[in-house]
Amino acid sequence: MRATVNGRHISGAERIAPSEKIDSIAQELIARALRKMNTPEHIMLHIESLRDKPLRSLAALDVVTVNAQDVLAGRSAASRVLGSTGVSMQAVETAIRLLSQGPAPSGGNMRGAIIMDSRTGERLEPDQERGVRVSRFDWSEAALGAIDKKLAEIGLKHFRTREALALATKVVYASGMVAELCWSDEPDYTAGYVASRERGYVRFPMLKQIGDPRGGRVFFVRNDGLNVAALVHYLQNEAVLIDKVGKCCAAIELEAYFNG
Ligand code: WAQ
Ligand code: MG
Repeated sequence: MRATVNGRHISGAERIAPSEKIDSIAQELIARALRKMNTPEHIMLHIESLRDKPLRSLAALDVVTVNAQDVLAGRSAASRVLGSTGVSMQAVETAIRLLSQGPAPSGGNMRGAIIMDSRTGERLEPDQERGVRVSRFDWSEAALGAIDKKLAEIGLKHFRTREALALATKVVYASGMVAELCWSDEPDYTAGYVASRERGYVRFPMLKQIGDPRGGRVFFVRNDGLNVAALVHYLQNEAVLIDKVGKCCAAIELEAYFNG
């Protein structure tokens, strides 16, 4: 589903489900578009059969929340985690600057993500205004029940967390991917995360100030011999079903995370 006002993207979501669920999921997604503060002018619902297409199964990344009290501490801790996965400080700083300023060349948020050279900070996505939109991923029904329960046990009840966890799981298993940095564009949702295969899904409660409408995603890649077209194809078109959950750890303090 994707909804727009004045041609600007305001809401989007992706699902994979058995065909008998199409009716109810279509209703859910339309209701979701209509719940937005500004009423959409267009709601697009694209439904496609995956019958003959391969479906890759993945286990969700482990989840941990690292308590950093404010934006500065949060961004600095996120930088440290990114650094530990092999992203250069030059790339980290470029990414944080872009997300905090509005990463589209026109100044606003992008619909999709930036693809960034993890060494130089160079942008590699073919369309910088739009970015790359990850699609065709979802939880299996059983894994969805299990992850909702596990996340609720550590106090995480917002649908954004489980959706971002699914997206990040698909993203980090792309070939050539090093890590992802994300924070929301919802003005009142300040949490963000760094995801990587080694460290899992590391959340930070405050990667931006409350009220800030800017957000986005940066996918850091190893750019030697990278086939950008193949990467974009995986992210946009190849179907991934997350059918296993990982560990979900209670929030821990900054020092404990880095020293433990
Ligand atoms: N593919 C690529 N980029 C996307 C996609 C997608 N499917 N959906 C959103 N984006 C980009 C786009 O630039 C948005 O402006 C930006 O990400 C933020 O999207 O509690 O809610 O939907 O652990 O606002 C992270 C923390 C929440 C969750 C992320 O993102 C938690 C979130 P939003
Ligand atoms: Mg949003």
